[in-house]
Amino acid sequence: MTRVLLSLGGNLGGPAAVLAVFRKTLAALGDAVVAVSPVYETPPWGDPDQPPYRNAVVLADRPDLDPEAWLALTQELENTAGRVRDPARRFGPRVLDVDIIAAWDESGEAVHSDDERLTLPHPRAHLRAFVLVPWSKIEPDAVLPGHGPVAGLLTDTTLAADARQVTPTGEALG
Ligand code: PH2
Ligand code: MG
Ligand code: MG
Repeated sequence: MTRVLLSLGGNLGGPAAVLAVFRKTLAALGDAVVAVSPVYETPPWGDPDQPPYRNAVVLADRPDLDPEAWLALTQELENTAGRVRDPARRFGPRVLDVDIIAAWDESGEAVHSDDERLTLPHPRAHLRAFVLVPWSKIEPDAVLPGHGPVAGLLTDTTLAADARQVTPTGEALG
């Protein structure tokens, strides 16, 4: 297993703090980073009573990591950023969320997993403009396994409306 698409999200401590956390996370991923999207401000999805998010996606490659090891690494990145888990608010505010959206093996085949700890592809990725917009920016021909071309998904009426609220901030991560 080599390649993953990671979604970064965060909305606690203010935009500058979230940006700093994103930058530290990228630094920790080091040479694994293949491509980084622009940073976007996005309205909160799920619980409405929380601040807007910063979102970005990262394409990363680590031939030595299988999906379980990637999950451990992403959780370590969240913990290092000071993530406090609130089981009562599954879609509530957080300093950093690193989600594995999809994974591909050495031959480019998508990895499928029904494990409740790590479902691949991410079960809600096809509904989230804050993932699909940044992804299509770095990979215009991206295909979400099981759902088809990302550019096509973004033509759906609801997603297209959501995409209009995914606003580039101009902040650079790279
Ligand atoms: N993450 C959530 C819940 N809601 N909304 C936006 N805009 N961006 C996120 O990353 C996000 C969210 C929990 O994973
Ligand atoms: Mg998430
Ligand atoms: Mg998560």
